[in-house]
Amino acid sequence: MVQHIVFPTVGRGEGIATHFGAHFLASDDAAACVQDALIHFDAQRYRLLAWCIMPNHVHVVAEQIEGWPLAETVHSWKSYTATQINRMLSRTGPFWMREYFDRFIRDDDHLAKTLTYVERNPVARGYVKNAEQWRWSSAAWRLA
Ligand code: NI
Repeated sequence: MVQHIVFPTVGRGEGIATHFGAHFLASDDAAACVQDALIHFDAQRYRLLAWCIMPNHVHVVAEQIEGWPLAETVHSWKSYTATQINRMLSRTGPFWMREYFDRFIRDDDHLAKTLTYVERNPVARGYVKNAEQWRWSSAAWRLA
């Protein structure tokens, strides 16, 4: 079972309609904290297929490993990184939007499109020309 998960920062109210929140993850230290957390239990609790950390939201494509429900994994990513990054940024209060968004991957074609979509987020927003140039995604990681 593979899912595409998106979790946004707080800042503009709850719900997808209000879109995403504050650009806390524009800080390299904050983005690195999230990336380290995603990688930490890779191959133990889930298999990471792709990720991309944007300034105000995170995309993850992951396959669940039996016994480790992805909903719990997302909760632990959010809770750990919120504490760490709040400390880094000297702020308090909610960091991530309470809800997150997830979509099941139907088949290989859907998976291939989703991987490309996730890694091209920074290109689509005009931050970089090529996906590999974004430090905070699986595209850069593959070249490392
Ligand atoms: Ni996005």
